[in-house]
Amino acid sequence: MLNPDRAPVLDTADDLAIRSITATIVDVPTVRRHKLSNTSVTAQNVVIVQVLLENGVEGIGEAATLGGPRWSEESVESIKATIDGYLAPALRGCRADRFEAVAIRMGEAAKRNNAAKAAVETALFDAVGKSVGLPVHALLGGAVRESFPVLWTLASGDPAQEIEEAQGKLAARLHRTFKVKIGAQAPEADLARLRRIATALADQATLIVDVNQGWDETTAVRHMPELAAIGIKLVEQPLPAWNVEGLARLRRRGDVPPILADECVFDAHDMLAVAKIHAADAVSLKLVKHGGLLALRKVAAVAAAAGIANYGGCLLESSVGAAAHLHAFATLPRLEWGVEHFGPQILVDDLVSEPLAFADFEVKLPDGPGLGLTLDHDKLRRFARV
Ligand code: MUC
Ligand code: MG
Repeated sequence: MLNPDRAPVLDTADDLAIRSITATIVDVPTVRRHKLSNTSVTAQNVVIVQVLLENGVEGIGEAATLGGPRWSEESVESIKATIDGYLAPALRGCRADRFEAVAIRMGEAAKRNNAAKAAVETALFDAVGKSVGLPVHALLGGAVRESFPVLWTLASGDPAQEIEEAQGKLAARLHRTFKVKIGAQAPEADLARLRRIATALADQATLIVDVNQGWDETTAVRHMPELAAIGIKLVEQPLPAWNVEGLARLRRRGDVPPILADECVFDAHDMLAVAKIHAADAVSLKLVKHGGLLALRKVAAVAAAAGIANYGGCLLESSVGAAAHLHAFATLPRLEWGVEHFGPQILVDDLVSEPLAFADFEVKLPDGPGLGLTLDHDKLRRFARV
């Protein structure tokens, strides 16, 4: 029976001991409506976590949601309640640099609640990195890349607007891969929309789609070959999260595009189950699903061991959450599909003094200790929910 040694974790005299953890609900409007198969948002709701160590250093982390408890079971309200009521009391006085021990302790304090745990763990990595003068990626094994190809998501549902938006991103050399959100309307209407977008962007862009669990297996069997014919390079989560065997059956047909697993892979056990029956070609890695930077790397390792490609997923985080992902993604030996951290660009404003840098179709890993970012406390106050 595993009996984690708690003694080293409880060392309140240490400089790196956790003095306080606070969670603030923040609502930042988006530049346009973002419509998925099962939800639609005009403002991003996230929780910003601030950890204060005994040495006076502050670390920050972020937990994103999408349209309340609809993309997954967590909402900003539940995330804040879990942190305030369970995670913060369990961790007060613990050493922030015992990351695995902290993860065990959070697991004992709360089942799942992975977005809440990830935001707390991120803030600890940031605080420890700032304390010792090292970037978060160095604490995770060290970066093998410092810049990432980054896609943009088209999700207004209006193809004319989507074509114009994509052309603007291409002209500005910001994005040349586009993920189109489908599944909110009938498949025939989505296919017509995709044909328009593919024709308008022919030879200039790569297109993938995300169905966000919107189709049943019969619908997917009927329409996925048409997605291949349009030139769609990857189809994300076409079936409900529970139907992993259905994904494997789709893959075996051979007439469908590669499949990207998203909502069906939260932890490393889910990843193993997908790998065992060859149910996906790639997996979307996200802190809100895996519960932290360490856990994200474990899911990525299980995928890589099965020959399943890594894809740098997001949930429309601001620069805080996006940077946390980039530090973890930077350490992965392979990141075949790049990243989708366009979140900072779809928000009307960011929460840090120097937002992430986007140029030449890539986003840069921020430099400096911790996450390499400074929280803008005025902006946090401005967007904080009262
Ligand atoms: C998802 O399901 O992938 C990521 C990008 C986007 O537009 O929505 C999210 C969630
Ligand atoms: Mg998805």
